[in-house]
Amino acid sequence: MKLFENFKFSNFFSKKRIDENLLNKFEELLIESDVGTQIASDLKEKFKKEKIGKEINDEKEIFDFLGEEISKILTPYEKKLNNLYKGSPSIIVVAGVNGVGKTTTIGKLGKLFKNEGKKIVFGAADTFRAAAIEQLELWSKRAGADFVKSDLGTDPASIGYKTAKFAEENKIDMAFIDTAGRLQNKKNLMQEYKKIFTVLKNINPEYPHETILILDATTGQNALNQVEEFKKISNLTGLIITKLDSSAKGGIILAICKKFGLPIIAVGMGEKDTDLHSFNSSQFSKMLVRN
Ligand SMILES: Nc1nc2c(ncn2[C@@H]2O[C@H](COP(=O)(O)OP(=O)(O)O)[C@@H](O)[C@H]2O)c(=O)[nH]1
Ligand SMILES: [Mg+2]
Repeated sequence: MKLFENFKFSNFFSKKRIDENLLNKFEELLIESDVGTQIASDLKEKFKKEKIGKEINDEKEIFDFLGEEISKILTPYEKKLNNLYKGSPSIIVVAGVNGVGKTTTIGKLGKLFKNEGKKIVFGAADTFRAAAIEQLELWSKRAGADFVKSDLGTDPASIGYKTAKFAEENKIDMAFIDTAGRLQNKKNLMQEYKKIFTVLKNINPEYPHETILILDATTGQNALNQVEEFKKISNLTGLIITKLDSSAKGGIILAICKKFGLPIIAVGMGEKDTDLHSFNSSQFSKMLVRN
């Protein structure tokens, strides 16, 4: 993941001074990297104000400047992973469209909290594909988590119910409920999700404590539409952005924070259970602009 792929600002320096030409290139690259036009223009203006006409020694200065500014934008949206635990049981619904990494992220989260000594259960409320249930079951074994499932095609809300009840009755600390994100069938999806929330709230109005939306960084601007859709269904409490280890430019995170003001809980950097990291804006910004 890199904001600018193989780009050399030095090709644009005229006598090592920042000029309009370089500023425009800077803005163009930012837009290409999915940060959105508003942030691209803001960053360009900041850069202009502080650096125009000044000599710069090397392009590291540009990247350092950019890293610091991005970090400032993202800092208010940091949410620590530990905040997911709200006392026992903490009921957490994981939402998102197909293929973004919901099941994988639940596996990673389960492992992480298990390592901290928490008792975990996974609920397989993606009941539409046998493979989806098996995939979560495999992750539950790896993580040492309990597992709640039903037959294929069972009402997802009933799994939500069973999982929350299981958590209450077995002194579970954290329950993660996996869901099916078939956005192709929007109306059904909305009804399914709504029913899961209704059923959980009937058990306890505080359930679910968290509803995490998973976004795949490689989908770029489309991630914005996904947040829009899911916000209509539920009260999202945070985001996890996956696949930042890939060719994704990662700038989409800035666009999402700016537009929706939702906190980012963690980032997925690979397929293994150790590849989930707390979102640290300063570290993340450095990684994003590293050259
Ligand atoms: N490279 C990479 N792949 C990921 C990451 N998270 C998930 N995946 C992969 O994305 C694919 C879909 O993940 P899955 O958890 O099944 O998505 P779901 O449909 O939302 O449950 C799988 O092949 C995962 O291994 C990540 O952070 N990085
Ligand atoms: Mg899944």
